Amino acid sequence: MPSSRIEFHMITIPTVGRGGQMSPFASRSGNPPRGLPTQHSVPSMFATAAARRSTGAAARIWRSISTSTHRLTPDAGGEPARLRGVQEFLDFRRAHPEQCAVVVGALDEWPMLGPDWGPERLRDEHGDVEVPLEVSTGGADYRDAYREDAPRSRSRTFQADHLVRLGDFIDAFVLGGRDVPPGVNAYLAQHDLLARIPELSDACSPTPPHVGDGDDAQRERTMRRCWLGPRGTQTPLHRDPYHNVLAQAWGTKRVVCFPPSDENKMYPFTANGFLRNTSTIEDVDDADESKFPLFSKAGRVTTTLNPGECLFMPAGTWHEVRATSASLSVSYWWGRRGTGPAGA
Ligand SMILES: O=C(O)CCC(=O)C(=O)O
Repeated sequence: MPSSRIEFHMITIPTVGRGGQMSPFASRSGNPPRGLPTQHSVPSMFATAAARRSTGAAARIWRSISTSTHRLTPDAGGEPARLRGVQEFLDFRRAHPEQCAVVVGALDEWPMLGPDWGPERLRDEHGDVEVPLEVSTGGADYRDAYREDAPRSRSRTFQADHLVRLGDFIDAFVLGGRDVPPGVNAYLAQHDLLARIPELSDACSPTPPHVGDGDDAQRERTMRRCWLGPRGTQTPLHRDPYHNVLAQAWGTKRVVCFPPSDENKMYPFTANGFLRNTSTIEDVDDADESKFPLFSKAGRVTTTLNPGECLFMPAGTWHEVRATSASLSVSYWWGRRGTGPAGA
């Protein structure tokens, strides 16, 4: 076997949140933890250390995947407003309490966007940090781990908290420098990576001034979570209880949003408590009109978030996120519905 190839064999992953407890990586935000303990066998791409290598080829691959995107949407709806500056943002919030907006210019000082930073540096300098991945096959997402209404499928598996070296994950998935079996994806999702790697936190500073609605104390209390993965990672249609600035550092993501007041058109899971904030609609681009008749009447906006841009989403916004290239984003969550400027 060539040394650049990853050994691929099936292993049984130890349960996450051992002893039936919630995973330590379960969200404290009110999101469902992205994945329940499962005993399924999932593929391990990380079984050998032999392939841990730094290569110029990997850097070239990164440059090509981080700039290439693919078309995703047949029915994009409108586009969110584009805003610059905190005052413009606060005025917009007061006037349109339910609407999303793209904020530009807020990350201009981030070293992370400059030439000194990239996945290779993260791999080379912090590759030994152990991180919990979501590993999926067949397009599965965290709903597959929770829902009780669907038969388990061998081709569609989801495993949360698959612990690996950050460097191996970056090599295999983010840089794409190793062969990964078709249909397998991995996502470092909703993880407080900035708290674990202070140098990364410095590189993602300062916090965008819009976070916390311009209030310093709110900004101090903000929760930060990182999302690092290859093209094709996705977060299904769901809502969060907090206001959110999703800051895009590397790569691009398509985000489709619906306002909080369209809750009755989102068809969330009802039986399963963990999934009450998550829609049963599999694909926002291809929702079955006979099963979800109100969905097409919801006020959709779609944007592709580019490096250096932030997407503001008021608490309760329904959103689906797909990475259209390898990507690193940071979410900032604060407040609750009705706690923004003028009660927005
Ligand atoms: O980037 C993603 O995959 C999901 C982001 C998200 O859902 C959030 O920030 O609330």
